[in-house]
Amino acid sequence: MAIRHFPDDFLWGAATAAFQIEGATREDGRGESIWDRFCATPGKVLNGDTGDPACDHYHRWRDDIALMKSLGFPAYRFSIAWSRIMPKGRGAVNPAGLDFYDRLVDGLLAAGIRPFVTLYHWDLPQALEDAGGWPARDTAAAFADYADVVARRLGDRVKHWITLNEPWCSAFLGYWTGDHAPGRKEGPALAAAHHLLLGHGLALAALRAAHSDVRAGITLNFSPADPASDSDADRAAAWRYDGFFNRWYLDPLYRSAYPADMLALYAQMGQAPPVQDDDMRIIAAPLDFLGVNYYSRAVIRDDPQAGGLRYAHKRPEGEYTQMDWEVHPASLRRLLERLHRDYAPTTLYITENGAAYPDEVSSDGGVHDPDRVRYIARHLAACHDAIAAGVPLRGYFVWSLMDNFEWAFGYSRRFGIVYVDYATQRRIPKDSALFLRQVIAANALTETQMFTR
Ligand code: IFM
Repeated sequence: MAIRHFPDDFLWGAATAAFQIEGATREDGRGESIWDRFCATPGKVLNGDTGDPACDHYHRWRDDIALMKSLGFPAYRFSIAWSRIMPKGRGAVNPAGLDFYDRLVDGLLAAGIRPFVTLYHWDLPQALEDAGGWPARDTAAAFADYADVVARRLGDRVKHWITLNEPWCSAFLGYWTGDHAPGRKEGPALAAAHHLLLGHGLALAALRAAHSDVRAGITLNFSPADPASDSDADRAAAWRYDGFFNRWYLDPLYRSAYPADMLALYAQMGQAPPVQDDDMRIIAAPLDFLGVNYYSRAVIRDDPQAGGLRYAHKRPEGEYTQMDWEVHPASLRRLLERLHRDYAPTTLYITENGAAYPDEVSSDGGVHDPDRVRYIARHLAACHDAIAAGVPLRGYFVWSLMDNFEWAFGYSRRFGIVYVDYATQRRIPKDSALFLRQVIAANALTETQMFTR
């Protein structure tokens, strides 16, 4: 039986985000965020679901730490709700908000779990959106001020920081498609993307100024693009999509410039990022690590009828999750090798990987999720292959520790390795959690685990 051993210092973790798990949206001085407002707007979120009660983690965090400890996780990635710290996004600091995360960090460290803190996982304080949101340059400066406050309070104990989670989503789902908060359609998404990146660079400097020994990075979501055919037109379309989704963030961060082909295309559409002197230098400050969120690939064909970047998605035959995302672990391996080859990050972490399936509690009281076990096992095998090929991948965080609020899908999509009964808040580790506990304990994956259904 083939056994895939991971490197001795490989870090295993589970990931969550504040708005998706905390609940308690009006407690202890927390301000309104764009997701509170979005959820309260009829028709935006499935079934009218909101950030309450979510997993009630704000009150149950001690139990959740115990849960992670029982599963053997040595690391936990969570995000901080900006509007708990600064209810209006800037200015007055809410001590109760800082205290909450302070206790959480102490609890994690006492349990032997290393905290990885994300500063921004999509929940912009509504007051900042009212003042222009991410399309406004000032939001980047406000983000750096918030980073400074949090780093000065937690940076003596938190050594791993992620500035932004998935800026592509914040910019394009928030300000172009309108599928996410704040729900602006066909708004200034390129300006939002630029100010998110600028905010990242400024926050990185603030984190390092507060504590010189921190390790700071950013998490991007990647969608590797395969052409639908060998035709030149489809190949060019896949490259445009790659520019739109992947290179638009990677190139500024690692090459200090937006990709020239994309700048030219956007210029034809009358659009350009609002770059000012020195921005690109700030954005390209060296990163201690790159966080990789990977769920699926895209298969792209040329579509001259489509507006904008003239591409369309093709839905290949294959296996799909409940999100209708294709299961394609080979693309994760190729993505990691490509990042290593083209951008050479010193360290990579998978900061999210996982799958939604319609889980149910079975009559024996367990939650049997063989598809998720297989999904995770096959993606871990892809990580292992990438490491063997020389990629400096140092850890894997599963998305997500527990079922939670899946944005516009509300509570209808379960990504957890732990099942949450929202009516009682009972947590039930699914088979995938028990499987990961074994993998973590052995620091290895076996063929049997990969193909168990
Ligand atoms: O739930 C989200 C998470 O907040 C960001 N990355 C993708 C996940 C699944 O959609």
